[in-house]
Amino acid sequence: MIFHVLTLFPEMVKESTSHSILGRAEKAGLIQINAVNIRDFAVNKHGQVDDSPYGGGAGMVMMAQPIYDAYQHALKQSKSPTLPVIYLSPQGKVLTQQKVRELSAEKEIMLICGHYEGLDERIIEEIVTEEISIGDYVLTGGEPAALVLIDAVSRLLSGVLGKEESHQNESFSHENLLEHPHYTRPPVFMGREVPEVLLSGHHAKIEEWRREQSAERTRRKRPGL
Ligand code: 4GM
Repeated sequence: MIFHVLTLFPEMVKESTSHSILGRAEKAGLIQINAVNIRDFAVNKHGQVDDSPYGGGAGMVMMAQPIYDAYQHALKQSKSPTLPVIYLSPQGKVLTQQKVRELSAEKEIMLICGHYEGLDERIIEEIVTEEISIGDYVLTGGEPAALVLIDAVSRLLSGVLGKEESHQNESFSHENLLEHPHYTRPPVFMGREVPEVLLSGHHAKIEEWRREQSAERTRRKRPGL
């Protein structure tokens, strides 16, 4: 899957996706991060990409033209002319695992990272197909939000997670239930024992205990799920 990311901080996007599971996925050719620097499409030799808001007020607004030119540049490198063009913003629909699953079926997606007060409204009208928020809080820039989306989508792609990191029976993948608790060695830590059933070797009982724990935790910690 190809992620085209329009950003003022391409190094931040490339660096953050170069480690651990995503780094391995990129090396294996399972994902590709095409970070396009919006500043390369600045309107003048000073590298200007933002300007003060019409109507007055504090802050700066990202200009439409550099973003449009960066978008056209990314499109030229794409085989999917109708790819989703996603603007990460606090005004978007909040990202869910269901939405992550839907996006993971795409061949390519484009992500636009805003800064300052956001984008000139006309570029949103012209090129954005959906606005997504990663949660009800405000960041200094859209890059961390884009990285969250890239991570959540990438880990669902075939071959990205190894056996060790498998997501067959994790939170949300199984009908909106939270994960059961996990334990590893030692059998006693600070006087706290591992639940006896997990040491019993009785696989059917262990499965039943885990199902009960999942249900109980979901009721107690996330009743809304
Ligand atoms: C738009 C307008 C996304 C975008 C002003 C981006 C939070 C989220 C930005 C802005 C963001 C989110 C960049 N903050 N909740 N900031 O997904 O500052």
